[in-house]
Amino acid sequence: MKRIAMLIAVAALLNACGGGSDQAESQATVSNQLTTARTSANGSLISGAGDVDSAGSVYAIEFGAVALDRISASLRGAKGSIDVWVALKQPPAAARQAARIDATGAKLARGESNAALAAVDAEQTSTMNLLASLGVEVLGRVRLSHNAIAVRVDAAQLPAISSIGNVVSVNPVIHPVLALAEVVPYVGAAAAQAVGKDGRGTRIAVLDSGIDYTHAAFGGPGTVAAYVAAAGVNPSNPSVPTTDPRASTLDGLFPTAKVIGGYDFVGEGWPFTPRTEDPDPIDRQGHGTSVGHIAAGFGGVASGASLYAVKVCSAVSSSCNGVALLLGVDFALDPNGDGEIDDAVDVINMSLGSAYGQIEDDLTQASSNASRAGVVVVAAAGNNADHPYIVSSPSIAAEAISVAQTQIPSALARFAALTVSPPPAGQPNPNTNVGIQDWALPSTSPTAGQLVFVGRGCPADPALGIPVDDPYVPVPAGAPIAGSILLIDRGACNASLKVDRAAKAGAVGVIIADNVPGTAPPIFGFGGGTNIVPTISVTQAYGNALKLLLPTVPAVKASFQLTAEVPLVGGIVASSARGPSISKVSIKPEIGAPGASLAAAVGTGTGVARFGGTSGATPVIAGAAAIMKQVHPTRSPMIIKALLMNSAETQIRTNPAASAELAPITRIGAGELRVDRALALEA
Ligand SMILES: [Ca+2]
Ligand SMILES: [Ca+2]
Ligand SMILES: [Ca+2]
Repeated sequence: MKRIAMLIAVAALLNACGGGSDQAESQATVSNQLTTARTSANGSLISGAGDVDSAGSVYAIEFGAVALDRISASLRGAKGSIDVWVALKQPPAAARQAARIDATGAKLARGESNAALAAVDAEQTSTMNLLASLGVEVLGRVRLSHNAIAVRVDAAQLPAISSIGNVVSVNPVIHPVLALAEVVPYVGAAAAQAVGKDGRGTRIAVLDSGIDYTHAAFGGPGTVAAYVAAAGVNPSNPSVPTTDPRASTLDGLFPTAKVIGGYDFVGEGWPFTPRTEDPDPIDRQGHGTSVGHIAAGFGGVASGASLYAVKVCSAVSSSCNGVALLLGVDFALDPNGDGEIDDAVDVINMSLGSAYGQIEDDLTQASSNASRAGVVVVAAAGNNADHPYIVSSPSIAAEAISVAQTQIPSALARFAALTVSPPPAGQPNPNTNVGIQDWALPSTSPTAGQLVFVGRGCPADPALGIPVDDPYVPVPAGAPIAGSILLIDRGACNASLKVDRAAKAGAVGVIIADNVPGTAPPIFGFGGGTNIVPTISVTQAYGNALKLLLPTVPAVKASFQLTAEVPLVGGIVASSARGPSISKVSIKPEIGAPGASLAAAVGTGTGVARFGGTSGATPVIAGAAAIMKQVHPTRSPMIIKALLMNSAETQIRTNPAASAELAPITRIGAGELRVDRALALEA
């Protein structure tokens, strides 16, 4: 199948460049010019600027034959300006160290990393000369964890790039997404911390949206004023890029005792403006602050560990920059920037990913190299749910730890039922297919009253184009609001604001009807409001049946209540992504952890907010890995991973509320993290 796809790719790309012969001719011309220029410069080929073959002789990097098999099949049919990683031959320092460890068990000696860096740098410089002749724009270079140049190029030039002699692969730059969800607090390492195993002496690089190092969770001043001093503006509207210079300057406030270093590889405006770099990784988006807190903030899993805030994800969206990410991996290998990787961090945390992850993508390759060179790489499986092969890269890197999300101990599956009298035609009564909003839980005793449909029910919000409160138009006409259960259509504003308004008007309960077809009633996040009454949601079809019934009966009665609460502890969270990896069909994820936390909220000083998903589970594992590295500092990442996996709790179920069926390995891997048991394995 892959071969066929590649042949299709060839056809598409040849079409894209408008025929082969002209292209070949222009390449030859460029190549001759470059060779001439080098030769005339110093009379011989430039030492170090070429590739070194197995015999040790230096040869020039030149255009050769078009090599379409170097181009990712995913670029087939690409047109116009695209961003790609051009990977080159020279092994980077991490790969050299990995090979050394495999062969002798030793790491690179001091100086060898810079020697590898020099070779990579020379190869990249030479290659960039050729790339410049094609008119491409260089977006960034990665030189320690991986050897590749990110360029912006017209797709028609891909064959020419593939013809550069030392190019190994041309892959798209992937901009993964952060995974955001809701859950509640959990810490899995209290027993270890109680005996001083809290990750102290270890360092975790959080590749994310930055860290609010002014937050009390990281030992900062813990005031909004301190945040503003560091970041320039409170993130009240984080979708608008800030232009305040304080977001890009250290202001004497960074690094801190807890967040001991970092860098901003993405800037404040991307993706609305080009990627920029600055020394201040202060968080504005919020994700990285929560992740860092769970991993190693005060109250976090490895509360004694230090953090690097490596900002690679947008300040204003949930996207992570694919160039910045690889630069971030390089930073984690060499935080002091001297070219030697003997100061590499202990653990890299990436609570991000791209669904259907491919081992061939450059971030995955860099993650493998970093791991084989000695850094524990922990990445999110993703929140794409129970679909085979959907597990994300870079977590699918063979050496990385891919993290699934399990339920927190207090998690409950809640069931409710709605009874309507007289019942709507053609619908079950009672109706148990109702959505339960955790911010407006029904009671175990009935919420009952006359059922009145009032329309969309939004409060005024000029920003949403709602200049005045949506008029309540009661059906049946003249029906009371106070004391009734209001049926309200979904749409246009936050559901919780509809409930707040209804509660203030005296309604005793709310039923929100979906406004799009579907079999599952909608679940809404809390979007504000102070007066909340018990609320459920129903499908559009059920809502329509109620709307047909209401005008025909003087006073329809409704009653709903909670009917059961079933503990979910020991279960996998439905949204946690399923493996195996699509490349090489290896079993992923490796391990699960509860993803729910109340974690530090950016810009609040001391505030916390709900945080979760596999984004929340990943730093739990990263913190556990830091604890393991504290106790076993010379153990390799593969051994650390094995210790965590071999001690995991295996009795994890797909849905404890439904059956005792164990979750498949492709969802939970070896099981759920038990740090104390992992420590006991080699105690
Ligand atoms: Ca600053
Ligand atoms: Ca910045
Ligand atoms: Ca270094």
